[in-house]
Amino acid sequence: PAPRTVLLTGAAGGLGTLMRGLLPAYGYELRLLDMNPIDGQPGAITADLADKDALREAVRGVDAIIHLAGISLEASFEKILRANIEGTYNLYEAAREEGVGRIVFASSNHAVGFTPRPRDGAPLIPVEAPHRPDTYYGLSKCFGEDLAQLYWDQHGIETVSVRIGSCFMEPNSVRMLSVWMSPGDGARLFHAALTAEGVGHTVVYGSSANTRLWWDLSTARALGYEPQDDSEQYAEKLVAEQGELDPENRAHAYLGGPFVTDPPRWPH
Ligand code: NAI
Ligand code: 15L
Repeated sequence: PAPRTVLLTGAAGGLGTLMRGLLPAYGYELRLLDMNPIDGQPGAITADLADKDALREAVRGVDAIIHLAGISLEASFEKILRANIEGTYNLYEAAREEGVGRIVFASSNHAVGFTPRPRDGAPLIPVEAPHRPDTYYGLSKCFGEDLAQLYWDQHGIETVSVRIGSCFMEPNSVRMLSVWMSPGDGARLFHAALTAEGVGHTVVYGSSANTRLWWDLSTARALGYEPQDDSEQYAEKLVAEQGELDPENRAHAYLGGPFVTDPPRWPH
């Protein structure tokens, strides 16, 4: 049966806030979790991913989990280790112990951030491209994808790992014209990832059907995802402000964009 009750971790964050607005229209009942309290949501669970007992209670009785919680930018290895690596492990263990069968994992383009971007009609990047993390942050997403594979092979827990591009209201850079995922398409993709049958562990790229797309959306479409948006409507303005990507600029040469040279850092 299609999942109905879904735990949304990282629900206080940018993407979590967008998704808690959009996913209920698909019929989901969301249980919210974050280490930070969520304005106007007294029923949300305030817990850190390090708290195994709280995680076990949080996942009890849900049909599926959308796992967004974690450090979403670059940070010290020690911080990434605790929040993203141990935290994701703790969540999968809680799911195993409580018999939750499906997880949607927020991976990132930064798991393959050092992959050169395709230029001049070169083929799109497939999901089989080898891991080439651009940061400790990206490395933690590589770990999460491998953890998901292990929990499928060993324990039969299904995961869709979504290598999200940039999910914000609007793209704000020329790079983002290639990797942008509109919030509406994000909800469509998460819904497909929750409901598609027999996913085992499936890796997909998460973006809209952008004219300047860099990667192959076929594994996402195979889940039933039909993107409706294209960033090209923002291209004229962004290119006028910033110019086209410069082939001589290292920060423009790879999927991970500025993360390969000067990654934005987690502020906390
Ligand atoms: P965000 O930084 O706005 O939200 C992350 C949330 O996780 C925050 O509310 C934070 O309080 C919570 N969190 C952090 N460490 C935690 C811990 N130890 N225990 C409990 N909660 C914790 O990030 P955003 O943009 O909403 O991203 C959500 C997820 O999607 C992240 O895993 C990020 O890596 C991934 N992602 C997002 C992209 C985007 O374009 N927004 C692109 C690629 C991946
Ligand atoms: C990510 O993984 C980050 O979490 C998000 O804040 C954006 O920086 C995004 O990648 C991106 O590549 O634009």
